[in-house]
Amino acid sequence: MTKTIRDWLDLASKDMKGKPVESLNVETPEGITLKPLYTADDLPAEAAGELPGFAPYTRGVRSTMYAGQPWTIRQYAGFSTAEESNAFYRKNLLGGQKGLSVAFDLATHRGYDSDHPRVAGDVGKAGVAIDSVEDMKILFDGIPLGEMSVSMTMNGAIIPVLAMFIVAGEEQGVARKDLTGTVQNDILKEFMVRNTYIYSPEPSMRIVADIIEFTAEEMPKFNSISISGYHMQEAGATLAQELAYTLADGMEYVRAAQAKGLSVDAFAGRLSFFFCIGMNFFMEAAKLRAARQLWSKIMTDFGAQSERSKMLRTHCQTSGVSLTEQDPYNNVVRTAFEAMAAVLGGTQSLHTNSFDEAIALPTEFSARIARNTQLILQHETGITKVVDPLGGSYYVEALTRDLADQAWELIREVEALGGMTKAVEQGLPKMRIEEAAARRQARIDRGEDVIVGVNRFRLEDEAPIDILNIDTDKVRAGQIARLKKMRDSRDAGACKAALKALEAVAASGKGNLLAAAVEAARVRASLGEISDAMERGFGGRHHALTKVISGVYNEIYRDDPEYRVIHDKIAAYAAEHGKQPHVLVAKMGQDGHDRGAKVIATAFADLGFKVDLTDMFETPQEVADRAVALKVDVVGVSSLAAGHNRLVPQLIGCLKDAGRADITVVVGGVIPEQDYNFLREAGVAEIFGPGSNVLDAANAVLAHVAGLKRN
Ligand code: SCD
Repeated sequence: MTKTIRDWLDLASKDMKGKPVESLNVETPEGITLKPLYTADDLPAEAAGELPGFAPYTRGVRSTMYAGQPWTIRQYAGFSTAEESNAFYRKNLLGGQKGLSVAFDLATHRGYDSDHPRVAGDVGKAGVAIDSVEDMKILFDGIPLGEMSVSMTMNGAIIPVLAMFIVAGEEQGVARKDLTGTVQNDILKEFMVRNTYIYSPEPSMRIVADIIEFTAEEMPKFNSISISGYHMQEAGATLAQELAYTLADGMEYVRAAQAKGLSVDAFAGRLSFFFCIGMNFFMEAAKLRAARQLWSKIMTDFGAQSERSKMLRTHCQTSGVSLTEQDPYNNVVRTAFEAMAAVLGGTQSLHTNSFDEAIALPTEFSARIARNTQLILQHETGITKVVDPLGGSYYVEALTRDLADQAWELIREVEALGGMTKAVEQGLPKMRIEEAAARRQARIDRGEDVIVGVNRFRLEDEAPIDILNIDTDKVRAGQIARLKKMRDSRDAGACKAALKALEAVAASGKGNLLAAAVEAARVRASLGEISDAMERGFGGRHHALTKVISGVYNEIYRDDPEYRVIHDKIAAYAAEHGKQPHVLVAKMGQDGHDRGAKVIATAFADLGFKVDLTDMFETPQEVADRAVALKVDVVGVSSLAAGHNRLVPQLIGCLKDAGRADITVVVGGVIPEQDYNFLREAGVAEIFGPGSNVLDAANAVLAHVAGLKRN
């Protein structure tokens, strides 16, 4: 006889020995209640009739999906110099990679040439240094730009970088119309989470619109933007937030392009997306399905006629924050599961992280395993043979609907504020994401979210793994020499005139910035010069306000005994000394990752420390000056982009010079164990690597302030 839900509930109640079956329900950070069982009753009515290749594209944008053509294996990489990166790309293409994806160094992201004094510690870090067309040509030497699709993750300095790419193509003999690829060009999320902006929101939005216009007219095969949720999830966003804010960003870009007089169908087919895929396996696959469904509806509302305009095509990357420094080979497993979720969700293109990325840049060995993870998925698992294998799953279809509903609510909230540019100006999404990040950290600290090898099943002893080190001084010297050679040999008058013309386009609001920058790049204006010309035209660089949000930790930990003990200890210290222990949380160099800094600032403030945050992108001298002026007890440096070995000793030197060697310096973030001794010898009191418990960190910092531990 057919069994009913009632029968199942009876059986489950018996198996639960009297505990209610509802006690197995789980409330997710997205605000979705997961039940232990899904049945045909949970299937949304519309799910039954959906087919891949047809709107709303829930089941995929192509009729045959991977059965017809597998996703693009597109590994994101860039190693200090153009020569080294080029060699790496060529090797990977021979090894089975299908598309290129360029990672630029931090100085390039922020529009500085390698010889700029502000970026002495950043050149060649986290990607390739590109100062001019000459570097760009070396980067793609022997790689035919008419055949190979190239993704470039660039936002702040997108105008000079894309201009140089176009000129490098020209000089390879490839016409603009034949260039294929994608630029990230998504500035709204930079203001929200990633921080590699250069100009303020208004001129930044004009840049985006000018690029959409230029590519729509001249580069029909090129994706003008990669609207990115990736960095939101990395910064702590829930999957519903990531989904909603990404689509809301997309809506804002559509409006910006429309405001230039473009019709939706002239450009929408070349908008692309980029999502993060973390460990929440089915929810991640459902997120991609929901994203396509919602975007199709959004674009229909915008009046799109062409089917292509309604397709959400996306790249995905496995999650960086899900990787752990502890027991790092576990990361191979994590990445494989995440990659599988991305593929089951129907991604067009995928990057799989290397297992050592929580600690340093990938080595050749770790990069090979990462790439092979995708090759194995494509060639050994049989996963490509059937379109949307999760289609019709009671659970996944219900999740797709629930996530779409949650995201729609958040999109409506942003729209009610007047769209994403306004919401960003008011700080709403950033605040929501920071709060979600603090909640997530608290769940990890309390062991509610289990991370194998970190807060459970931790190894007693761990041998450090081999990591890649970059000699930035050598990279910088090489870049400076090449810049000088170029400046000495170019037509100085032509270069000056082209930069003046670009400045005028920026200042007047008339003309296309990319078109003017192509002229400047061709006569060998450098990246920094092009960027500066626009800065003059726009009237300066953007400075973000930093703010500490409070209350999240207090609320979550209200009844936690360990939290109370530290909270009370800090209160006792404050009562005894007539002042709270005072910490300056600092970001130095061009490293834009501030999730760690924000989480620490929030938690420490809730615990009873007095907390100040520096601005982003400060120099060691600026941080030291601020620490001295504020009379802090501790400077806590948050570092995620490998600048610590240079910047932290400089900071300690500056504090000494100011006669404040007594100020304790602690460092947290992505610090390889190999660097611990060096930093300790330089005078660092405590080092908190990835996976550090916030309460333990607070205890250690308080001990230093109270003089119980010596610096
Ligand atoms: C594909 N095609 C098919 C098909 N599958 N045709 C028929 N049947 C099928 N089954 C066609 C497509 O239509 C397309 O042609 C062509 O084949 C290529 O396929 P695609 O699916 O468009 O794939 P791809 O060219 O790889 O493009 C994928 C995106 C693109 C659209 C998503 O924007 C992209 O490559 N994005 C990558 C972004 C990226 O790498 N970002 C890195 C970010 P047509 O085009 O003619 O239709 C890294 C980052 O930020 C890290 C973090 C940090 O730095 O902070």
